[in-house]
Amino acid sequence: MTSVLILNGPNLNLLGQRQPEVYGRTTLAEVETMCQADAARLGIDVQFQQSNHEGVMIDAIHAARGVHGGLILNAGAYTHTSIGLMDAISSAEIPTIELHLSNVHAREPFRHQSYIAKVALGVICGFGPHGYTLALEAMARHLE
Ligand code: CA2
Repeated sequence: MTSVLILNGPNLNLLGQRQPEVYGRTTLAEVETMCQADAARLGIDVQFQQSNHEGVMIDAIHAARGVHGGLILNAGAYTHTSIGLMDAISSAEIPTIELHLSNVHAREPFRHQSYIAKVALGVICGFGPHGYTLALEAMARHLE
């Protein structure tokens, strides 16, 4: 069965607990429950992870090679800074969708830059937690 890694970056463990006006009231645990339901509907396996550490995220991407068919990555603030994550995706040669809860293009200029987008299949942003469902549907279709 096709397996997809959903990897979440720094501070996303706080989802639903702080700044609800920006990121909403849904917790990351609730997002995972939603993703597992989506995965069952789409007939794929999903592994859901979160880390606040860039190196841990790089290790997770390396480990995904040959195990997961695709990567859905909300790299949080590392999106805008991390050449290391970009290189990890390139070296793992894993189809990747960049995902954000917020519409990063409607926010501060520093959020308009993405190192992940340069090596991603595509980018989904601005749809809140529903973006995870959209990304899973797009990845399942891509891997068909
Ligand atoms: O919109 C997104 O999904 C972001 O990846 C979220 C990142 C931000 O740095 C990116 O530019 C866009 C920030 C995640 C912080 O998450 C929090 C959640 C609740 C409370 C505080 C932070």
